[in-house]
Amino acid sequence: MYTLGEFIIENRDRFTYSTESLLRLFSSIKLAAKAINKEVNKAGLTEKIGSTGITNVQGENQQKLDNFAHKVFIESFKSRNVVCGIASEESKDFILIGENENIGQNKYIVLIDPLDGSSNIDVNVSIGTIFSVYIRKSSMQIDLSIEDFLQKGNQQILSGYIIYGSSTILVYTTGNGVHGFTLDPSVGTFYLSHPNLHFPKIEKIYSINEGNYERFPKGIKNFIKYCQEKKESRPYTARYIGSLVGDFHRNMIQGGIYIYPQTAHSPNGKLRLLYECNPIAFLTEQAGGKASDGKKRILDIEPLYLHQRTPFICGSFSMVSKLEEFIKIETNNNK
Ligand code: AHM
Ligand code: MG
Repeated sequence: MYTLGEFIIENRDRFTYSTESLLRLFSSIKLAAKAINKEVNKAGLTEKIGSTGITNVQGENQQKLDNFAHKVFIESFKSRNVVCGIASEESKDFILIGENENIGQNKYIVLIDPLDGSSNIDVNVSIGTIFSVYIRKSSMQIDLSIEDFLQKGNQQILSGYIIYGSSTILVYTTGNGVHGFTLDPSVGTFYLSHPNLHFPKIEKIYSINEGNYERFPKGIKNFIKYCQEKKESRPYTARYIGSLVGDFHRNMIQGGIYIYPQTAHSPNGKLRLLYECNPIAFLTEQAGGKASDGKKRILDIEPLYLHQRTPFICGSFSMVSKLEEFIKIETNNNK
């Protein structure tokens, strides 16, 4: 059974950039993931559950574990000396790593949601980390600028997530398929458990917070009714955890669609383009699926600011295409 490190070395010819950098990036990610996993597993016994009392840049209540995970990732990336800057869902501005001493050395930029699915932290339901890596655009001789972080998703060189669930799994892509590794907690090692993950042909599950139904656009409402219709392979099964990584991971394995649309209250939806949608969209496409904002490809959206939100639809190619058709019909009807 391959460890994550062995798998990277075995497949080194498929990664365009240096294998050593990739190993270092993963060394940081694994280190932080293990530390967070440990805290998540004993959260009820420590002081780590509940809110910090602080409202984050998203205007949302920051949980203690959100804050802990953010700090762990920053420290971990600092210690491996491979990244020059990080933007995190938990921080208003991007963070320089190493500042001047690293100028001319490190070219990797990380965008991260350190702990996604905050509403599930205190209730023992799966939560996750989502990460995304780019190459800096600016010259290595000058300080980083915001443009280094505002890159289209199609420029990602690595993305992935870690689920802290019934087991802890790390899933990633570098543009050569999607591979999953399960943590064996007894030895602290990630082993290859899910090689070449791919959306199955079967259309089975739809995942959406139907509590918001009345606020959805007509095209989304019509699609929900279509999912529930008794016809062909329908009705589909509804499954919604409220943790993007958990919902996405299940749908990728069993066949399904995840939808977080715009609503009457949130015209841009809820999810963040850079920390959540782009990394999951890269994985989706690599697994043979489709990721869209309802009209266009997520990976082609030009980011304008760090904490930008977008409606998000991802999953089995045919299901996402079908939903896009429903949205198009409504757009044309409203012209
Ligand atoms: P978070 O980053 O504050 O945790 O929010 C993101 C999460 C996603 O994981 C999940 O799919 C969605 O928010 C659930 O939102 P809602 O509770 O509105 O359905
Ligand atoms: Mg999040």
